[in-house]
Order: sequence, then structure tokens, then C-alpha cells
Amino acid sequence: MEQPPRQNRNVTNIMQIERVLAREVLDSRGRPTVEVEVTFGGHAGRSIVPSGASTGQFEAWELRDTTDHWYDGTSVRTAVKHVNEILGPAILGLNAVDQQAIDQRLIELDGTPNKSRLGANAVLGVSLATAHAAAAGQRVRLDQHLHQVWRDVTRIQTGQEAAPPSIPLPMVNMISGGLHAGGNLDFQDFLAIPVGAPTYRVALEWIVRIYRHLGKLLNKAGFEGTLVGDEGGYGPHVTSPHAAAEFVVRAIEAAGLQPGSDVCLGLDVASTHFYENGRYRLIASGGQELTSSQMVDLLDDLVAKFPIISIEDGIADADWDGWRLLTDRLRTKVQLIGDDLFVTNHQRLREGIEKDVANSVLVKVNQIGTISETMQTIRLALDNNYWPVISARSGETEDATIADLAVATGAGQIKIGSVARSERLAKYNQLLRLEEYLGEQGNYQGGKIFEHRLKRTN
Ligand code: 2PG
Ligand code: MG
Repeated sequence: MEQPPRQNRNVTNIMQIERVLAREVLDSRGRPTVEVEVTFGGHAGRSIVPSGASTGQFEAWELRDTTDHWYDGTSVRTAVKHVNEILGPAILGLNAVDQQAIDQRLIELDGTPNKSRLGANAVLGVSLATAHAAAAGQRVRLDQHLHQVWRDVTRIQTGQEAAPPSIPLPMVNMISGGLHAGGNLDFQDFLAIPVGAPTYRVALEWIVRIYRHLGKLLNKAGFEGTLVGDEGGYGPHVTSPHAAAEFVVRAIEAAGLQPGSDVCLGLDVASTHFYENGRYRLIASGGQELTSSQMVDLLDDLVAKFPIISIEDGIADADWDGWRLLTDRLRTKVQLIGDDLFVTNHQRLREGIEKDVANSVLVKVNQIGTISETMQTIRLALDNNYWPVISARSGETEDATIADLAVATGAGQIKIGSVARSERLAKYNQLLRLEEYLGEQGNYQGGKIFEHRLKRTN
């Protein structure tokens, strides 16, 4: 059996980057994406960049060759070229262990606020692959190396020591809608959150059980309990968010678990994508057009009827007033996550903190483009009592870096999609390994992170 590499970190080691090579590969939707390899002294690190479908307007720029016939205008050949001809040559000879210096160099080379010159997919590929190479060169695991980087970021940003690594609570997609499943439902994700599980391993077993029962229940009711969306959640044509939530609750019960105490529900409304001219247009559930205040009423009603503990993007990224209403109404009952709203961007999160909206931030590495900036946003969140949730994209690959990132930063929660499709399982399985390597259940806090801060009545 393969053993984890022994820990033998020597931070004074200088690991001068000798070669950086990018290529075009495919993601879980069969769309091109950037893969980068960084090499020195016989050690290599490799990483693949993810890609979203329900993207926020303030995200870092994903560079695609829209006028190229290759892959119908979705090619990333220019981004690959930017790595091979600009970013790579500029970091040769730099120390791979010094992630922050490498990332700073990459940011300067691009020189734009949203990485639109060279492409965030080019920049991120190099940033991620450098971390993999640095871990390999030091003969430590990726999570261990990332934890060292995290400690440095924490020390610089707060002057304090970072908390130890920990395995995150998973929030897992059960039913998919919106842009991830052909618009069958207006809301994008109905998630199960196993808040009562004592360990990650148990949490995952509960989730798989619920998922299987959900498929059977959907089939029995005449819906599609086998067809899955981009993230592996079922994509049934149920007509309302209430009906979808009801199915998840029934699946939790069918799995022999208690909704509300063992397992709660989460929503990713992804409402930016049905927000138009100041109205929320619910097409799949009958074409209603809601004001921000009516949208908040709808979410409040769902929270009253179902054991919902987390709502992401309940309000659109351009609707700060709506976010104010949502936060005032639900902040003591529910985790309110800003995804499109904050786009993992330090400045946007700071704005949100100042405006006192939301209480949680979704963290996606490709929304911002480097590991260091991602960590700065996680740090800012933790220091201001915002829960950070590390997240995959709907376009993913076998690359499991975000599992290591979540553990290294002790972020507390992770959202990867469902328990089907191997680009998702690559991350869930990596967390199983890390739980074992870290010992003592990987310092798993599970649903305890919500204790004392959320008051629920159902
Ligand atoms: C989201 C993500 C992942 P996408 O909205 O949170 O579920 O979707 O990657 O399409 O933005
Ligand atoms: Mg989202």
C-alpha cells in the first residue's frame, strides 16, 4: 500500500523552478481547460484549472479563444501560450516554496485587476502547480505545504498563529437545477449538510445513503431519479423549490436519519442568473416576477418549512439592497453565503463586511486566480466571523487541490457537488485519506461550527 510521504520539510530549501509547461486538457463537461506542470530537481507538480457555468460578473477573467474554430470557440490555447511564453519564463529560478512571492510575480506580470491580460486560468494553473511542485520537492503532502503557506499568510495578515488543519464539513448537492441541469428548476442546488455526523467518514456514508434513497424516491414518484446534472445531483423536473426540498427531507428520513438534527438542508439559489431589470424571474415555477423583498419572503417561507441552515446567493450580485433585507431577516437562523456577490475577492468581501451583509463567503480559487489571494480572502472571512466555504466549480477535473486547501486552512466547510461523477469523488476521496493521515478524526468540527451562532426553531 502506498504510504503518505514522510514529513521532512526544510523551509530554508531553495527550490529553483527549472521548467513550466502548460497544455490544453478537458474538464468534466468536455470543455478545454489549462493544465500546468512545474518542475525542478527531478520533482514535478501538476494541476488543472476548474471552470464555472453560473459565473459572477466580478470574477477574474477566464481567457477563451471565442473566435477560434478549435473546440467551437471554447479553446484555451492562448492561455496555454501565455503560460509557456510569458508566465513560465518569468518565474524560472524563483523559489517554488515561496508561494506568496511566486503569486505576487504572476499578479504583476498580468497587471490588471481581474487578470484579463493573461487570463486567470493561465495565472491560476501556474500558482496551483507551483504548490504541488513545492510539496513534492520538500517530500511533504500538499496539505502540509499549503498549511505552511497558510501560516505565513496568517502571520502577515494578523500577527497570530494559524489554527491547526482540520477536515471540513461537506455540504453535498442532492438535486441540481438552474444552469447546471438545463433549467428544470430555478434554484441551482438543493444540498444535504450532515451536521450531526461525528466524523467526516460517517458524514460521507450518511450522504451516500441519502443520495441513493433520493434516487429511488424520485423514480417512484415518476421523476428522473437517475439523470444527473453537471455536479452529479439529480436533475428532476419538479416544479417548485418546496417540492425539491421536500424530496430531500424524505430521503433523509428514508435513510434512517433525522432531518434538522442529523442532517440539515442548504440551498444555492444562484439568483444572479434569474435577476433581470430589478426582478427575480422564476421561469420554471410558473413565470412569477418577484421584487427583492418578495424573494426574501420566499426564502423565509422555505426556512420556516424546512430545516434549511444555509442559503447561497439568495439575492443577486448587483442587488446590495436586497442583500441587506435578506441579512436582516435571516442572519440569526441561516448561514448566508455570498458566491457571485463576493467572488472570492478580498475587496468585495471587505465591502460586504463594511455593509454588514451576508455572514459567509464561498471560496473558489479560479474566481480570484492565485493561492495567496484565495488564502487572504479566507483569512479576512475568519477574522470577521464570516464562515468560509471552499468550493469546487461545476466544471471540474481529477485535480483534488481544493480538498487539501480546505484542510490546510481549517476553513470548516467544503462544497464539491454530489457523490457521483469522479471529478467530485476525487475530492471526497482525498478528504478520506487526509482524515486518516491527520489522525484523531482530522480535527473534524462538523456542524459544531454553527453552534451558538444560529438559532433554529424547526
Ligand atoms: C456555484 C458553483 C458550484 P459554478 O454556483 O456555487 O456549485 O457553480 O461553478 O457553475 O459557478
Ligand atoms: Mg453558487
